[in-house]
Amino acid sequence: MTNYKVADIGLAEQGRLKIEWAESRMPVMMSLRERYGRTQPLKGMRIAGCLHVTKETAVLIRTLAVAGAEISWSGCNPLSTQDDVAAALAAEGFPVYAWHGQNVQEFYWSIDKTLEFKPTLTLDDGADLIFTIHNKHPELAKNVIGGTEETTTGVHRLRAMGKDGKLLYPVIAVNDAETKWDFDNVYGTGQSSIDGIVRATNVLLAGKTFVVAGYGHCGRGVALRAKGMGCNVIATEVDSIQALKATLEGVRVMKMDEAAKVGDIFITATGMKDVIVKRHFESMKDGAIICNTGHYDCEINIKQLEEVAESKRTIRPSNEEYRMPNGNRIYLLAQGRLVNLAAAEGHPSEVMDMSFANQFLSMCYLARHGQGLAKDVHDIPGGQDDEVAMLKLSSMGISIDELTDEQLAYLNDYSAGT
Ligand code: 9W1
Repeated sequence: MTNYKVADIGLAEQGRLKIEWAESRMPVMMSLRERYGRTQPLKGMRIAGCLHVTKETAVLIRTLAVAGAEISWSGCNPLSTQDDVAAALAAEGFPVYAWHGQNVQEFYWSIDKTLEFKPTLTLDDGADLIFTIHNKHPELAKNVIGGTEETTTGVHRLRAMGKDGKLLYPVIAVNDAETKWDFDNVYGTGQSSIDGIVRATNVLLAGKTFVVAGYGHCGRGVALRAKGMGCNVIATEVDSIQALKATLEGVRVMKMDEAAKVGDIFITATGMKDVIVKRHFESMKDGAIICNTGHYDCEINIKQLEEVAESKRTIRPSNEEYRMPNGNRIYLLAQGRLVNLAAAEGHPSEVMDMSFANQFLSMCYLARHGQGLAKDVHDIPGGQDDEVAMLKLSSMGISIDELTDEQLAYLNDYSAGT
């Protein structure tokens, strides 16, 4: 009898190599493993996790286990599971229920399997595990000391639940750690989106006019990187303050109606629908490349593109050519889905290092202090952000100054006036 279900256990060796590679890029996780391997803060804990089964997540799983926890895991998205990584984890003895391309029943079956050992802690990305416990197995909640949530959407829904008094145990909003969301959005999305564009097209970025729709954290991250690759970057915005920020950061701002005529490459990062529509497609230059890195695939109106185009063909993976009535060609990447996930590999390990250090430390905090926490959504423990940032800096050999006692006193002195 096996305590796992993966696509192909034969992929384990390949998966092990991927995990080792990630470990070599995740120094914060490795230092936590060394420190907490000795003190065993998670001894006696049973952690059910529901989070993308990737090489980085495998590093988190191994670290939780080294700190003393028993683990049971499923993926939080039917398409994000790396089958070789799942196989490697299963071969190491971890109960993993995840394979690429699960259907809805298989997805929830996998979550149910991870709950069989009656977890004492839950670790979520999108809150499906917490929701399954609350809606389907509420009797399990009495064993659960607490949980964590990785994403903005999950945290949002859990806060609503907490506000209505519906949460059966405390949850820490890992997403809201500064060393998580800011680094994910700016540097993770920034690099991986450029990576997706390059993999799908292999175009030269230098000298291109690069249009970023939305100058939020993600848009800004992509703009920063595009600039670094030698693009002329244009941003479009609906928010005056974001537009001003872009302008003062050396990014030209204009309406999409204008940008559409001059852009070589377009990427949407707004979270809003219908950012690029028919009239924009019609005014684009021949050869324009368009893609999206926002969460939903409604930012580019693909239905209108399909309607207006005379023909369509696949040029190479994640790259479709649409022929416009005027003869111009438009290249849509990854069918308008997140180009950084569909055409690349998501956030690099170095970024996940910090997100998952926050997950790990939050798990340790819950194991120790969870019993005393209110059944609501909590911020990460005080000092944790700083600890993660300091560990990351130290892994890079970077030291920073410390305020002296005199300087601290100066900071708090209101008697001195000017
Ligand atoms: N998370 N390890 C696709 C990733 C899907 C995905 C998704 C990440 C990581 C945004 C988490 C095809 C990894 C994940 C590789 C991959 C995410 C959705 C990670 C970036 C977020 C909806 N959200 N993330 N690495 N798929 O990079 O765990 O390659």
